[in-house]
Amino acid sequence: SGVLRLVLGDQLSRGLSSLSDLDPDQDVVLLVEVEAEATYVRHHKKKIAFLFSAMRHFAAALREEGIAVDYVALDDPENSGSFRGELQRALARHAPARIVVTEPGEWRVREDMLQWEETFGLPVELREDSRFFCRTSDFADWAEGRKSLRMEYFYREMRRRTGFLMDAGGAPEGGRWNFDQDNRKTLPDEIAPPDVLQVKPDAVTREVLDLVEARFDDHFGDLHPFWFAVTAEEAERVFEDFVQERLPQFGDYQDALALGEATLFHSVISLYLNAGLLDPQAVCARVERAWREEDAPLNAVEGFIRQVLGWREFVRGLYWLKMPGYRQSNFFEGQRGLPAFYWTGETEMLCMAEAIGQTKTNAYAHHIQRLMVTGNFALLAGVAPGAVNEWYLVVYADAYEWVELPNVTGMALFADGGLLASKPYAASGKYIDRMSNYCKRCRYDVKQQVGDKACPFNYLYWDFIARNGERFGTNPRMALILKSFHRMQPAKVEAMRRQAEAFLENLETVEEGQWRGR
Ligand code: FAD
Ligand code: DLZ
Ligand code: SF4
Repeated sequence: SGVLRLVLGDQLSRGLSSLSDLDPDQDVVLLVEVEAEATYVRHHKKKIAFLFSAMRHFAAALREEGIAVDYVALDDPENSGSFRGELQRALARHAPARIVVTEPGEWRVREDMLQWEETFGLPVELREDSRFFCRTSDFADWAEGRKSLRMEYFYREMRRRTGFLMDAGGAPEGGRWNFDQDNRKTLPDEIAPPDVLQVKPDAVTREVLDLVEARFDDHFGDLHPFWFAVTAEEAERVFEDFVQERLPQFGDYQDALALGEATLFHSVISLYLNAGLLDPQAVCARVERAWREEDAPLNAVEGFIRQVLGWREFVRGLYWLKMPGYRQSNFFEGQRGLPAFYWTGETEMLCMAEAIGQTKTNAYAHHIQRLMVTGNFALLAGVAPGAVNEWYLVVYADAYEWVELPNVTGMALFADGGLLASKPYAASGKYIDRMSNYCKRCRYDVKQQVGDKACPFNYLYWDFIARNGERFGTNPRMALILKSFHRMQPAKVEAMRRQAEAFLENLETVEEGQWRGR
């Protein structure tokens, strides 16, 4: 008659709200590996392996504390394949008085959970996820009555509320909230970013790798080499290595792109934060300490804290505020299928081949690749938001809908019409050329706007501006661009538009849904 406490695969934190009042003499913690979660979109192999191994390690750590853990492995012959089915079976095994669970990160799962009480005929307590700085209700209060929601103002509020990088007088350290203008350097040839610390798979992980190979071989992405951390201790080591080796230059090269460099000076910890192996509070505190101890400059430390305390919390707040309608947003009315090369990396556009190829290998790409390369291309090409979201949810080890959807629909595609971003992040090849060393090695010429050698980002960009000019309305940030568009020679515009049309017509695309279910 104890409590059955269900812990989901992205809730692997000892301090989780659903475990806070656990009674080791009576309660059972339930973790389940289920086919439905691995295939509602057919996730990258590395993501599934990471989560299953991390779940198994988390279960083992709880058991070591003397907690009763019921763990259902994917290859358990009785495994029903879904949360519902596994709860039903667990209720029969344990006959608990009630179920306690921390609220999930996806609307789809929450909707299901809200019906469990009725389905199972016993109390189901859904607890707030306390692993975030900002409660969803606090975000809703902050958003209430504002005409537009800007991350910058939310972030300042969060800085004040948490005290991160604030001086004794209540002003931001360094006298400014924002050091973004220092954070736009390109990577000089002579600087080689240090590698991310790699963790060697142990016996538990090796067993999971075999399982994933056997069961999800048809999923996107390379399973090997597998180097992710799978426990909180390992993730902390990986994070500490970032703080020491890469944080000092994190700011400078935050927006850079470089050939063969998949991780640059980024932390590569989003998958650990999102699954619960790292705690955002501890991560921000450690980074702030690096600045106070003069191990890292303010532009790096503020830039990092802005991502975790600002963007990460902001997109989550927006997700829960705007769902379920948010998923339907399609401001530019994109209808196209996703280009087939998103699944293969086979394209002559070098920037795209790099981003997609690295994604396939690592289940990771850094922010500027996601936003300004693959995201920008999808925006310019008018790909349907549903198809783009599906891809991002499948391919990244850190992807859960609460964080993936606002970043894709709001940030990359501007499909929400400007709820999240103040202007579309649309850019021609010029931007990619400025921030990278790709273009001089590319088959295309970034300086040309029409013709066989012209960089597709160029004519697609101007075609996008031509098609959507009036949709920008009075957006002051788009006015300048429209002005230079109207100054272009009509014949040139016409040629670019014709080439864009031909390019898009020839694009082999894949229908949405192919990577959903089995
Ligand atoms: P760093 O550059 O080292 O940043 C530190 C941390 O800040 C990250 O670990 C992450 O937790 C947080 N962060 C930074 N930017 C964002 C952001 N825009 N939104 C939320 N958190 C942020 N992030 C995900 O965690 N899951 C996703 O599915 C995801 N999809 C994205 C899709 C698109 C189109 C775009 C433009 C961004 C997406 N992001 C997503 C945000 C960001 O790109 C990743 O968090 C980041 O690249 C992860 O790498 P990192 O840990 O090395 O980050
Ligand atoms: C992503 C994922 C996968 C691949 N597998 C499981 C699983 O087998 N069991 C589980 O509890 N969770 C899994 N997850 C994470 C869930 O999809 C995630 O908890 C929900 O999407 C809510 O964020
Ligand atoms: Fe990408 Fe165009 Fe540069 Fe090639 S020339 S790498 S397609 S931006």
